[in-house]
Amino acid sequence: MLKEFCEKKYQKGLDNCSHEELYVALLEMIKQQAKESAVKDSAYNDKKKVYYISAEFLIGKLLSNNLINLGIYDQVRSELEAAGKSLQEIEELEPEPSLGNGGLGRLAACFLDSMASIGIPGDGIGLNYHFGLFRQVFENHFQKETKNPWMEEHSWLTRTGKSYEVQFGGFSVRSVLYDVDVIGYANRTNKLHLFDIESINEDLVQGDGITFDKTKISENLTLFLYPDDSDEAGNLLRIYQQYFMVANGAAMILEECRARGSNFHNLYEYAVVQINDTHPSMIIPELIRLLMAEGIAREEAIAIVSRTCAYTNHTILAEALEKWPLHYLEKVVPQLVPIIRVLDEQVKQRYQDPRVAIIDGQNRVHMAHMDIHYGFSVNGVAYLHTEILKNSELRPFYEIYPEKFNNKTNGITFRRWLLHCNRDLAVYVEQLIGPGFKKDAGQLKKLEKYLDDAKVLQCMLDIKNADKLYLKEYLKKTQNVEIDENSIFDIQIKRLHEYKRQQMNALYVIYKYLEIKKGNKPTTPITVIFGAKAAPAYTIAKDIIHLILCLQELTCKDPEAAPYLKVVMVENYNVTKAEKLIPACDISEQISLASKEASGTGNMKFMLNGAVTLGTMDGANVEIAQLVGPENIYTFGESSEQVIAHYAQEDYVAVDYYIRDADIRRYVDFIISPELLRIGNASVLLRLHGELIQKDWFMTLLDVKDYIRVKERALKDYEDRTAWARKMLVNIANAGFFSSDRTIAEYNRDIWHLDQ
Ligand code: 26V
Repeated sequence: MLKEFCEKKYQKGLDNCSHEELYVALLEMIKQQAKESAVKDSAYNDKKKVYYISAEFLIGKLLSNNLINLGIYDQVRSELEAAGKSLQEIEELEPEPSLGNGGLGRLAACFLDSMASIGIPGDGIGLNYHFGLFRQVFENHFQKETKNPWMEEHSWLTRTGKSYEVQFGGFSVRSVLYDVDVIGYANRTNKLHLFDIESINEDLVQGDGITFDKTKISENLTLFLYPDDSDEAGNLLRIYQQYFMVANGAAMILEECRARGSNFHNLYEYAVVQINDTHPSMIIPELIRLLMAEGIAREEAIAIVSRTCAYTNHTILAEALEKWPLHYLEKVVPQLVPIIRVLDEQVKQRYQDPRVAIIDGQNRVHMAHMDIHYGFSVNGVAYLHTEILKNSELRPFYEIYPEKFNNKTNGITFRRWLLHCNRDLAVYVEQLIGPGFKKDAGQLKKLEKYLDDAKVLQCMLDIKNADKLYLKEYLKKTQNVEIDENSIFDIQIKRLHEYKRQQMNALYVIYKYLEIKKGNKPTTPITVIFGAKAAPAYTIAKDIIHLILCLQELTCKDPEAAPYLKVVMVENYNVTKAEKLIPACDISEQISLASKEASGTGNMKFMLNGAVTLGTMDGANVEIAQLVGPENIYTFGESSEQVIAHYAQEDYVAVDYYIRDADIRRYVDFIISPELLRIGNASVLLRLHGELIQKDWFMTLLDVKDYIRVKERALKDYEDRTAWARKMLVNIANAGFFSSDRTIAEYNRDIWHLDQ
């Protein structure tokens, strides 16, 4: 089929086409097929539709996934092979869209895939950031941020011709809408709507960095995701971005619902708006404003919107819960302020508890509070997370609205995170249990009948070894680092944040290094791999990256340690890199301070690919532990209850651990040892050393010894290859629960209620 397409387009055979030509042809062919198959096979009537609105959509490269979902991957691959061309090489030409930052954005992308794949009419609404999140480069053992351009002449974006005027305080901007097809797996095609501005000026950005004039809103609005907010201009810019997203989204939603027959009094029968964290929260007052402009009375408008909007909470970190000063909103969106004030007054009249107010005593608007009062559903993203929301963080709200609270444990799309990223494993699983698991992930459970089958266990190990070899070659090619494919691959890849405790893993590396120097060499060498970007203004996070890069240099240059211990920090960690790293992993590091990681989704991807989790009882790790049983996961550290009690009683004092425990002192002091000071920057390492002893807000020293103990046990268990292969198989067999198809079906069952 590609052959005919190319013959028609280029008047030549596949073998005479360049990779670029083939890439462009594939883009066009897929877009055409998506159009043709647009609403086929949907199990739902298209009256009501989900609008998933989010500041991030971390969609990753789309070529292979779209081929898989259209069911033509194997055919296209063999056509290309027959012409001496490699699909993998063509895929390398595709830039990864830089439209997200971490778990929140990747979850949104998995959800879009699952909605289309199980037939739910559901579109994404977001922004088309030109330089996205920054691109990370390492220079002198530090992270440097550069811009991350990804849009090209030929891409998945289709200009729709749709456009709206968005009014801000004192000026307006005109939007342009681009759509990306969301092609479901043997099912319907939905859309991701990405709004941009017509008057964007990429030249505002100086050189290859990420600095630009933050005040020129009509030129800079969609340049970057999460522009630096360390000053007032940066904060205002974020609000301009958020309002631009919701104003366009709300206008489009109303237009579409009217076209489907809504008279707006019944909007909730035509639309459900899922608010992904608080970045899109202004859609509530914006929809109310638009309905009032249509002549609907204020009280009714508020009631309609409250039946249309639902909120998902993705974090319990207080600093990540947005609270905008009212005077910022007055400047950026004066038209919303009277509505927000009314909403706040109603709340204050009904509930005297100041903890549930929308506008607080310091005139800050709590976006999440608005969502909870004026949305009909509030959900957390893993069992433990939702329990913590109900019992501690959002307790006063839960007492008012117990019926609104519900849990939706996150999931991942198995199309990308198994069929695409680990083809060898997917093919083998299909040989064992048939193709049913591709549509119904629960069928993976059938793998358990092979738990005592030596041949199957050996095949599992062989596939893992092959994946480790691919990763070795990839790292050699992309970063010129050499790793040992026979070592244990221990991987921690996620945003850099103190609560995720990459610093604790770094302390393990120090422990291991010192052991090796003492002569205690591990039976099997270990490769500790990190991948993480730190927010540009987050000093300690950047200091931790510095420490890891120094440890990388220390371990690879020390001839005594290098054969046994290597540290690798992968540059510019993104979806594409995750797809190479995850299949190759032996030990999945999920070591957040209990109670702080809402769910995690990397943990699920690793499990599905046969890695064994080393983790705290936090987020979805709790559910993983329950599914696989204690022999097939390594857990350690204090429980969420204990941690929450430490915060309440303010009784965790890091320096006490440092003083009392000579081992801890040795590991922490190594950060400022002559060995590391020779490599790194003294003031940075000193600052990190001081931080760990004097603050350690996320309690690294509380858990570090238990972490080392349990990690050592895991490494020892790895030596029994058959027993380890069994653990791998149990993990894969029980990963079905974490399919985002299951999550989305639950959203629909409990929140969206789209009719079949
Ligand atoms: C908040 C902020 C606050 C201002 C600075 C920029 C910024 C960027 C993102 C966020 C939201 C963070 C929320 C988030 O990413 N949560 C993650 O959501 C995942 C999907 O539910 C979940 O698996 C992770 O545990 C959770 O950390």
